[in-house]
Amino acid sequence: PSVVPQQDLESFQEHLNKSTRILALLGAGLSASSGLPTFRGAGGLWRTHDATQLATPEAFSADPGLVWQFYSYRRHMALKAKPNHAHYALAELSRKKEGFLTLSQNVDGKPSPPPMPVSPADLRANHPEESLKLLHGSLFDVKCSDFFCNYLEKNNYTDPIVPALAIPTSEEDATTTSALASRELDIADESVPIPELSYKHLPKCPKCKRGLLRPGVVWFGEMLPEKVLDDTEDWIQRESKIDLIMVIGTSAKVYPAAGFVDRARAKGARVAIINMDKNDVPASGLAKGDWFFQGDAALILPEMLS
Ligand code: BJW
Repeated sequence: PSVVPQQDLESFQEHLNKSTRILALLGAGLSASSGLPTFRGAGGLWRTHDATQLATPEAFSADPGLVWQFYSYRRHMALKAKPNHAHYALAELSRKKEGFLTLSQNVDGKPSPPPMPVSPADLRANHPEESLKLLHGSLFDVKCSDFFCNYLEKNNYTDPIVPALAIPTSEEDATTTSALASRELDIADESVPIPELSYKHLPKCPKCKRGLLRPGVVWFGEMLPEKVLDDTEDWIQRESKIDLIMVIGTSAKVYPAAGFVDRARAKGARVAIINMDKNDVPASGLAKGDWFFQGDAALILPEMLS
């Protein structure tokens, strides 16, 4: 059964079919049904910490151990997570439409590269730079936190990245074999104790041998990757018109990412918002000719893009 109003679906699909220049702006809601938490609202707390407060250079300076525990946990969760139907539907669209550019704010390595991925590992490995822009970096890039060192390593999937960041387990009796089986503890839950980690436990830069490594993500107050911004800008400027922007599972509150909605609109794009929460529309609001599809992106997108 359809999860979106039939009339809206038809008018959206009619526009999609004739669109040649299409943007998608992705946010954490896209991966929510793969089990990865969002930043704001329910799920936005990690232990007692607001997730957005941990995503800052200041938090890393003050307590690199805690910030690494947060990111190591998220690396682990992202490696275990399976892409959902929305990821696959986006991958399929980017295979079909040459003029489709995906702007992802997500750092989980899950979004939509063509050709159609066959496994989560392929999905992560095949990021084609030309059709997918990772605005906020990736959990699987690591770089040196020393200002004077430029060390960057892409696609580091080592989990845990150092032994001290292993997810703690509880040992319990496996009833059938009576062997000890270990069960991972959920360290997002504040009642699960985690050790205090300091410099000596944390990953060091192999180049300068001094600086701590840090996740290759973009924290508040930091610039987005220059090449990603330049390429996106080139794509926007290349032609006078953009046909459509889909705003998927994002609260569209973080700039400059959220600003791409208005940039696209200024070039004639119609806006399609896919979100659980009907209040989470970009600051510019909904205009005539826009669509709002409310619900789980993993259910709605496959239907919209079918
Ligand atoms: C579902 C669903 C389901 C749930 N299906 N939907 C202009 C004005 C004001 C401030 C600024 C400005 N320009 C720059 C700033 C400062 C700042 C900023 O934007 N602040 C705002 C908060 C006001 N921006 C920056 O600092 C940026 N840098 C920058 O601009 O550099 C230049 C500069 C420097 C210094 C001064 C001035 C300029 C950098 C921003 C980096 C953001 N980084 C993070 C962390 C990345 C690493 C990590 O993952 O840990 O990026 S913060 C966090 O927010 C993360 C996300 O990518 C980003 C966006 O969040 P998202 O994806 O929208 O998640 P949620 O949780 O907010 O929303 C989820 C949505 O899904 C909700 O709507 C749900 O309803 C929905 N949902 N389940 C469909 N199943």
